This record gives sequence, C-alpha cells and structure tokens, in this order.
Amino acid sequence: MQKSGLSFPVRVSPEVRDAIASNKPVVALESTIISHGLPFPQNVDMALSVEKLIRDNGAIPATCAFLDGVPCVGLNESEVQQLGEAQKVNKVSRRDVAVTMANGLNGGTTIATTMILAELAGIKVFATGGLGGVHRGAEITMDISADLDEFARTAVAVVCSGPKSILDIEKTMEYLETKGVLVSTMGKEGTNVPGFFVTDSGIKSPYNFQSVAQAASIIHYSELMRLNSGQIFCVPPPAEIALDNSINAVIDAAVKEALSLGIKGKDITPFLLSTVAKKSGGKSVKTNIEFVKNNAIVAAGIAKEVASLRG
Ligand code: PSU
Ligand code: MN
Repeated sequence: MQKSGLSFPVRVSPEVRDAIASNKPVVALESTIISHGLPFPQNVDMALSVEKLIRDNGAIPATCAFLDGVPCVGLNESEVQQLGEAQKVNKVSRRDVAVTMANGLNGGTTIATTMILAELAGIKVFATGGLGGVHRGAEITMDISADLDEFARTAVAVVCSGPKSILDIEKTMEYLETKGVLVSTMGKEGTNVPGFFVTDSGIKSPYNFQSVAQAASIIHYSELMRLNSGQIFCVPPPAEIALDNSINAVIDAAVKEALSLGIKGKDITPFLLSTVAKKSGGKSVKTNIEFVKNNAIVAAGIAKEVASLRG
C-alpha cells in the first residue's frame, strides 16, 4: 500500500475548491446514476447536460466519483465520459468507500457516498433522481438502502423526486421519521411525496415547501441547531414528463422477476431500473433524465439561497 501522507484524501477540482472558498453556490451530483442507473450513452448526455443546467442557473456543479481509488469532487468532461463508458465500475455506498480506495477501483457514488464526499468538501446541496429506501418485502429480506441512515448522520440536503417507486415508499417514510430526517415536498400544503417516475406516490409528505428560500432556511436552522442530519427535498416530476400509473404494473413485474432470479443486495436497484427501462420501451429512462434536470434547477436555486444566507 502506498502511504500518501495526505490528511485530506479527497481530490476537489480547483473550480469547486475556489467556489467553496469564496461562498459561491455549488451543487453536488452523484455518479451511480451514471455508472449503474442509466444506459450508455444517455447516462453521459444526462450527466453533462445536468452540469450545464446548473451553470446556467448560477451554480457550480460538482460531480462525485472514485477514479483509480481516489475520491473526487468535480469531474471534467472526459472523466464523466470515461465513467459512463466503463464496464467495470464499483457501486460505492458507505460500506464500499474504504475498500474502493484500498483497491484503487473506479466507482460511482450512491446518494450516501456523495453526501459523505460533499460534506468533506463543504458542499451543502446535492441533486439527483431518486432516493434509495426500504425495499418491498424488507420485513423478510431486511433490504434497506444505506442512503437512509446517511441522512441521519451527514448534513447535506438532497433534492430528488422521492424514493424510487420500485421501493416500499410508506415504509421508507416511516424509517426516515424514526431516524429524524426531514422530508419536505415542493408544492402547496397537502402535496404528496412523489414516486420517482410518478408525480404522486399516494403517500403523504410530512411537510411542504413553496420556495427555494424556504428550503434554504430549513438547511440554515438545521445547521444552527447542530442536528448533523441531512434533509430530503422532494420535487414532483412535472405532469408533462411524469409517467402515468400504468408504470406500476411494469415495476411489479420487475420486482417479481428479481425475486425469482434471486437478485439481492447492491445489484437489485440497477436490475430493477434496467428491467423497467426495457419493459417500458425506454420511456422510464426519458422520464428519469428529465426529472433529474428539473431537480438540478431547484437545487441550484436552493444553493444560491444557502450562499446568500451565509454571505
Ligand atoms: N437515482 C436515480 N438512479 C439511480 C440512483 C438514484 O435516478 O441509479 C442510485 C442512487 O445512487 C442511490 C442508489 O443512492 O441508486 C440506491 O442504491 P441501493 O438501493 O442499493 O442503496
Ligand atoms: Mn440494498
């Protein structure tokens, strides 16, 4: 093993480092969605266009990943391309961080790990598609995404379209309540939690917010009270990009298929997403990309408000 002697093991790009040092708004982005969530080449197109959208909306994007074992915050275009094309990329959640570094692997960061890297770098806001959560049948399999516990220990706000509808959303919400994690959904009072592909999961959101300033204020008070936890800001996919409830039958079939094939652990989410993509004739991929873009715009707005509250 090489001794690096570095006390700060994360490679933060100069642009992101400068932005953080001068209190400019920064939005972190994950990379499991690139390496395991979406097919090539749509994954690379999505990643680059989300970065551009964040810039167009006044913030600096910071895509996170492991390159040859080095945790990176802020990738350049060719690094994004490389990650999107590569066949052997580890899916890195909290459990996988140190082993990925020790073995010098390339890795896509899940929500949990992107939060870890964002916090180390000093980034407060992060945008993605959908949360990991409590899987259907978790009362037997005990499959609960490490994303959920990360919110209980890492102070980063995630803007997303709710827990993936391949999950048990009701149990996911219960788990987050137990862990003391705020979930607030954009929209008027009474707007339900979105279900990733669908605008309304049918599950009540504990809170709602109407403006990016309100979201930033919650982040601010959470910091002030040293809660040391993250927040989940859900943005329902707009009706024109959301799928209708017929996608639920496709999801149910994919969950059954995974069960019959014995797919488990970290492989189940990528399996379900790619099966739903195939069975929906690519429609789910299109929707997924569109709501990540929508979430990135909201995240840039929140990051700007957070910066101005600090300034
Ligand atoms: N959102 C997407 N596509 C994805 C994911 C999120 O639109 O592929 C990834 C995230 O990285 C999330 C992970 O953290 O799936 C959850 O995996 P698991 O259920 O194994 O914890
Ligand atoms: Mn799992």
